[in-house]
Amino acid sequence: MSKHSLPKAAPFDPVSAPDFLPPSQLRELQLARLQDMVAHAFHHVAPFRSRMSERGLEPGDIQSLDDITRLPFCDKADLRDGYPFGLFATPMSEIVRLHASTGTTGKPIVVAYTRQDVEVWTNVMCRSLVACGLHRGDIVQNAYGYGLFTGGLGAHYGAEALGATVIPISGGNTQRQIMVLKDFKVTAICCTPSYFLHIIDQAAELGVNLKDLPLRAGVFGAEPWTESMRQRIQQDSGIKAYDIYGLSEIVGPGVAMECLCQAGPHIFEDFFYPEVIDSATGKPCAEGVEGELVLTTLSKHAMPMIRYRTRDITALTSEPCACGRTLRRIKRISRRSDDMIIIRGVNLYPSQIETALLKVEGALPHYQIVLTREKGLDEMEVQVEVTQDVFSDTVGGLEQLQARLTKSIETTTGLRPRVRLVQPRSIQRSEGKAKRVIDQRKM
Ligand code: DLL
Repeated sequence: MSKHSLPKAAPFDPVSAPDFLPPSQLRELQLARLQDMVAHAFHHVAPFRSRMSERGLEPGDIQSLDDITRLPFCDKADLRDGYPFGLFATPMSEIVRLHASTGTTGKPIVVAYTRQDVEVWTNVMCRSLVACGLHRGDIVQNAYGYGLFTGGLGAHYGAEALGATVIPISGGNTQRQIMVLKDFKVTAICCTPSYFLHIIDQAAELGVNLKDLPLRAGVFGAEPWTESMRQRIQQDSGIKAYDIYGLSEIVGPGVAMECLCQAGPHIFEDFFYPEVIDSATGKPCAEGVEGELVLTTLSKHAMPMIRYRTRDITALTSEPCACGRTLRRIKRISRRSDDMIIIRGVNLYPSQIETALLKVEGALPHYQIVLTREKGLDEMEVQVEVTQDVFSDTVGGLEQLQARLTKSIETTTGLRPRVRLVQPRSIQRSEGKAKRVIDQRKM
């Protein structure tokens, strides 16, 4: 049996039953949970209550799912203003866990879980792993960071609940990661896609061919990555790469997860109610139209989030999926509205550069965008690693590649960058989320 063929009889899995609910039943469940959640937040979170009252709203006004649009939005600024515990809806004696997300500036945001919230999180993480074909008997190397970041413990609890064997290795020490992958006969790995690329490179250097190992699946998320990156990872490692989405404010990883069809993450809608809105007007987008994802927790007790503006850009689809799940799917999130760089008035997202680079043979998926300002004008340099063979090529060969990359970026973005080819492994690697942009214009 190849490592990608499905087990003959999939084990009976009651945990994933809500993934297959008829839509009408799912909507009923969502409405009942939404009503409870709004009442809970109204009675226990002062800033939410005052915003509802300003609009003349009371919890009883939520009579249908469409009424959600009458409720106020919230965003990261509310969490910052409430730092550290201002948005908690239960006394500390009921809170069993705190996590925090560092963000790039200022204070972190703090999130809280009751015992029941941890159970819900474990449930959605377990369903996430089932969705991509993992089961009891799998050996899961969990290379997401353990600590205040939600990745490590989120994946850990989910994998244990599944009955898989978890290796809580956390991020970093890549040589040891590769030794463990090989010696412990690991079948699935959880980490950021950029960190897995680093593992692929290091394994090659150590003479370990990942394709020869039992490793068959990667549960990759926590940062934007493109379809071309998925293809690269799959080609170079022989595994299947699945996209997992989540954010600390809502629960952590496990808000949405891809199934074996790899056709965009399914949202665990029984616990998280999704909307996609036009960022500028706040009005709902039609199905399939890209906009900002807004999420409402339908069961979070310690810290309910009602209409949380994620800044993540995606589109929602209710088109049936071949896996039979009735949960709606989101288009993979390749950008955030606040990741947008403006260069000479042109709007650009790092993922557009990634797509353009990976179209060109000889370029490696390791890159960094450096922005500077010279004589008042914005300059963009894209540093991209190339294979050792290419790097040792003739000057002419290098210049040709540089020209192809410049053209590809120009065609995709409308901007002509300076492309600098750099040696393999010269761009700093991250054990967690990759840093793609260095903006020196503000300094
Ligand atoms: O990154 C939770 C997580 C851990 C998700 C492990 C998946 C796997 P935060 O640190 O709060 O939480 O960052 C959340 O990361 O709003 C997105 O912008 C981005 N993000 C998360 N997953 C994906 C993904 C965790 N699959 C922020 N694709 C989110 C694109 C993602 N972006």
